[in-house]
Amino acid sequence: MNVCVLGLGYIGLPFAALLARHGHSVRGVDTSESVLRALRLGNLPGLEPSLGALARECVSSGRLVPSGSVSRADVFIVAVPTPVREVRKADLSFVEQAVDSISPFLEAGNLLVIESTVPVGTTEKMASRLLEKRPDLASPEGRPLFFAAHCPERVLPGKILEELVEVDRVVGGIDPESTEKAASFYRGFVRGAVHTTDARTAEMCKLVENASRDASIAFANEISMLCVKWGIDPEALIGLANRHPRVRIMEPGPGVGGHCIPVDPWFLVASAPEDTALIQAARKTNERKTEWVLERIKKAACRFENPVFACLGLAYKPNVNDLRESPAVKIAGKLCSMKNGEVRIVEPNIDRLCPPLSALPNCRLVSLEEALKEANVVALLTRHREFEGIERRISAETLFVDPNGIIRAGTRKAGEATP
Ligand code: SAJ
Repeated sequence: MNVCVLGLGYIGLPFAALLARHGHSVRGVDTSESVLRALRLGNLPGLEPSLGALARECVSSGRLVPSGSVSRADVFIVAVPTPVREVRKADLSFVEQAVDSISPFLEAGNLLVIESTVPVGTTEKMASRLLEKRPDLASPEGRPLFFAAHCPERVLPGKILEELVEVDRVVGGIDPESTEKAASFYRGFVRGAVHTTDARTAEMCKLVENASRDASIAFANEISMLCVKWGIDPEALIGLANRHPRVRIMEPGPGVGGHCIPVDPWFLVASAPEDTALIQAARKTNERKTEWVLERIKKAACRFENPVFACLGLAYKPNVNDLRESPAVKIAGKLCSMKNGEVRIVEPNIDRLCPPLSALPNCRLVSLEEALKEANVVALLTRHREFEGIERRISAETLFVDPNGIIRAGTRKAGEATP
């Protein structure tokens, strides 16, 4: 089949490569010339394991053609970003632009799938938008002669290629025929089950999955702040509570980052602000946790006149290089804006700082050894594998703050070998 994938980002590129691997003839469309150039040249550093190699292979074999413009296809997949703007409403302009660019090429019997995370009702709206531009594609009863469905991506950054194939999918069309058409397309390469529903349910399902995770993490974060008040170790406490057969508390940390979980709940809130008190409270609790951990790091630094902070980890979660919406970036930025103080960053997954941190005179990316040697306060912000057992490497004159804001003194005496 001829497939056109619009948006070659975190989801679109692996998806396009996967479709090409499954024998489809894929046109990968992106508006960024640098993305297209990198793909054409096979210059794809920093991608997920094996994705770079697969994308290179698909492009060189001609099964994946990077392009700045849409052309005719049997299936159009929209995988463009849907960011949340200041007013905490979804910005659908990229989806609208993508749909508009498809409109001149759309033919009766084609399938449009929106993979981008969108507010409930968007797939129906996009189908109507296409019909307005292409009234020739309406049946005499005004129904579209093309198929349109939502199939939200569900992959975990760090395991994208694997999860695109293995994880169950939810497919919902604007009518039963669209659902069936889209489901049979996905069944061609998904090993997990493909569950069918309508477009609105599929849209809401994705938002609810991420809002549910946000609320669960918020509970863990609230508990962790309470624990500090009573001198209780939150991780030990949660470990014990989770020994109950029907309790599963998540892991607290310095807040929730990434481009999905802190964003998607707002799509639900925007649609019904008065009926989403719990979802809003969860968002605020997770945002508050970042501020709270920052306050704890500053508290640890009180005794030093010009403290040197070591921030271990900038990524939004362990063992990835993704800094989007990362609580660690927010904390490091705020430490840099203190009147006194120097900030050393250790992030094994990047080789240079990017703005705003790169523009700050008191902020430097250094090795772990250098950071541990110079710091008065070491804050573990992301539990990368490189930082395992870090507590035992902190010298006795240095304070250590864990991802929950627990402050401890270092234990290693001067001259003692590091384990
Ligand atoms: N986090 C905690 N405590 C935990 C688990 C996570 O504080 O117990 C934090 C992480 O450190 C991170 C944030 O939450 O800052 C999000 O990490 P994550 O691993 O939970 O999720 P993402 O954003 O990498 O991917 C999520 C996934 N959604 C769900 O698991 C419901 C993924 O399946 C989605 O495809 C993705 O969002 C998306 O694109 O929506």
